[in-house]
Amino acid sequence: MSRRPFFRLAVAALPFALAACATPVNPSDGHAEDYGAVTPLPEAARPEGALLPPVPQPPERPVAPTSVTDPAIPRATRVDNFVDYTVQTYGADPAYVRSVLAQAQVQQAILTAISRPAEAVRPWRDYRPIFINDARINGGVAFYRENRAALDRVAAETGVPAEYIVAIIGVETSYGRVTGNWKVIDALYTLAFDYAPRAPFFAGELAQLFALQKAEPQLDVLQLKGSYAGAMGMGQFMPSSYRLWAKDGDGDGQRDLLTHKPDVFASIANYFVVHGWQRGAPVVARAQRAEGAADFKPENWEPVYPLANLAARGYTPAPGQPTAEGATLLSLDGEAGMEYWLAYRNFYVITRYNRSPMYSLSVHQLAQAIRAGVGP
Ligand SMILES: [Ca+2]
Repeated sequence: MSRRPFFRLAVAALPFALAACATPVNPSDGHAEDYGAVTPLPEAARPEGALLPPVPQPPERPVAPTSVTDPAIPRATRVDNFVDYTVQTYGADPAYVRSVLAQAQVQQAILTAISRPAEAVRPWRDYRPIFINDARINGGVAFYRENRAALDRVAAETGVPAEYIVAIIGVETSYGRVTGNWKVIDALYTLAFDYAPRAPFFAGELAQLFALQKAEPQLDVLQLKGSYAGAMGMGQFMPSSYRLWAKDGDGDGQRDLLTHKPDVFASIANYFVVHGWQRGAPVVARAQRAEGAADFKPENWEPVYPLANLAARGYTPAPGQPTAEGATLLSLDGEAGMEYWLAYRNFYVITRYNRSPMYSLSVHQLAQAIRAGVGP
């Protein structure tokens, strides 16, 4: 769940080639019978107001102030300012924060890792096999069977199907096998004070680690292990996500994402719920592209386009595919050529876990394969 900068698709200039023929469909009419028709729509008939509202989201997670993150301020002063910030914002004990920070170590390997140039974005045909393969699917089927009672209980309570919880764990940590061996305190300390480009985020997360420790006093912040970005447990929760959205799934009064699987399952499901998951609603539909339709590359994954709007652009659900009002369009370079997908609200929710649409589609397809393997 690290916040990698995700590639933003350029907003394609919308050509008007299709606008010349047939009767315009006003997307705000919402006539279901129009959805299947590939009826071009002049730009003028697509006012911004005709789009659907974005999915309501929780407030942005707090980031640390400039007094903590400005590289022009001496490091020791920034650390002092961090202590003040954490005490004032979260009521942490200053002596405790100081003593923990005094034991944290800057890890050069983390700075090297995070400074590596971003890889070129792989096309979908190369990305998909990383997660959609026999080993990962069979691992998910086995994991589901081993944990079926707890998973099914969380699914019934939250409406997040168990196979999606399992798929997240499969993609994030290979079903809990690779959860990270860095000390979280070292990772966040290093990135908060020695990596200026993302210091506001990581110093914010470091402060929230202390807030989390206050809420969950059983956690030993000096011993917590995670990824080099400070993400913890089977679901790779950052401290802010842990603090704000983790759940106690086994009712022992503690939220333990490091060793208690029922807590992990309940927390992943709750992360989906607070970001807008809708019980029983579809995730994606394979789309058909009409002959001559123009490319359409929305700049984000918010499902704000009425299906009539997408139909007017030449994109409709393939026969037998699920429909829901409000989608966006994914265009992916697949193994057998271009693939078009209508991405609905629940797809958007998965992108809140990781902003790559290929991540989200992988989670969806892995989930479907796991469900097929386990049976209903
Ligand atoms: Ca618990």
